[in-house]
Amino acid sequence: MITFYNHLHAQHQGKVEMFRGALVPCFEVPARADHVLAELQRRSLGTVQPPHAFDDAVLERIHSPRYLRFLATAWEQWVALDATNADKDILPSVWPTRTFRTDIEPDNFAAKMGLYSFDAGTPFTAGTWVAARAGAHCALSAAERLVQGDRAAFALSRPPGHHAGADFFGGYCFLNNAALAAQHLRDSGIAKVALLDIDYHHGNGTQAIFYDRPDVFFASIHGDPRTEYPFYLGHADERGTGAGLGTNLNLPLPRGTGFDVWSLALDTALQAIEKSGVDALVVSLGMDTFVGDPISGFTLTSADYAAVGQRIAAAALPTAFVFEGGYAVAEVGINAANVLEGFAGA
Ligand code: OKP
Ligand code: ZN
Repeated sequence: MITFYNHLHAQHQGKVEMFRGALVPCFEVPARADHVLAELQRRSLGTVQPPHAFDDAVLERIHSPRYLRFLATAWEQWVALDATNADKDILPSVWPTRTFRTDIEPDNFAAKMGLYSFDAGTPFTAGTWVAARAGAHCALSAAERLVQGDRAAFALSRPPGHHAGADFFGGYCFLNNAALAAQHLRDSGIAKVALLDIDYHHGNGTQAIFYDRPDVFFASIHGDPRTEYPFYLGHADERGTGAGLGTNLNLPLPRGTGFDVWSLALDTALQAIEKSGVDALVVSLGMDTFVGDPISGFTLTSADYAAVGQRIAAAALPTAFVFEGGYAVAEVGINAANVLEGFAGA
């Protein structure tokens, strides 16, 4: 299986995120992707390439033009406020919640940050746009390989993507890589695509992007949003809307869930995907379901991940894996490689 590695990922390197009233070191660090790359190379698991270049217009298939314009210019706007800002990450601090208007983009920079975000845990840095754009190109490159007939491909990138919506960032995510991959498959003539999100956190951005669409089936297994981030989406009764009714499947599970119960949910999701009549699969591959993850609550073990890969392979669909979360840095490479090796060996 070919891996498209975001060679620019380390340009996004947040210093701190807001947590319980304090700024704490970021969990989403460059070493995460480095460990996955090292493990793929140690096992000689397929070839590794940088992403292909894509026209920026392809990002507008998922994201709004004004949001993309903001991301592309946010850092220069930030430094223009005060040259000493160059030494600090940008974090939002004000948001338009219910009753506020979001149709008018304010001139004030802090107000724009809030308009286009939903949490204070997602620092925007000097290299965020460059890294996120190259990451999107990794996902698009992986999708392109499926169009060309490959059985599978892996987009190894950070920052992750599944919390990013059409016009907002948050949850460490800026561009929705998995959604871009799914859309690219659709735009290349594949009639129906499934997205399987197995990150610990609900993929609220991906769900929202495709919620009213019958051509992209979204299934997600995640921590129950009543207690787990991102809290405000991901309940079992969210089944899609309009023409997309019935094409959204949420399988929330309580904190503490182990592989015995989690794998039953995986089987449920895969059965629904098989029944939905899709021709390709995009997997949001979050490794934060691992027992040792510092910010998550499931208890999967490293050995379980090979079985995860095997079960996904049994769906017998061209499959693009897109790297998402996973914050047990020392183990994230082994765990991700176990999924891919399980898939390839099935
Ligand atoms: C991104 B992905 C930790 C609080 C949680 C947000 C978690 C984003 C996870 N201090 N902050 O889904 O892995
Ligand atoms: Zn996650």
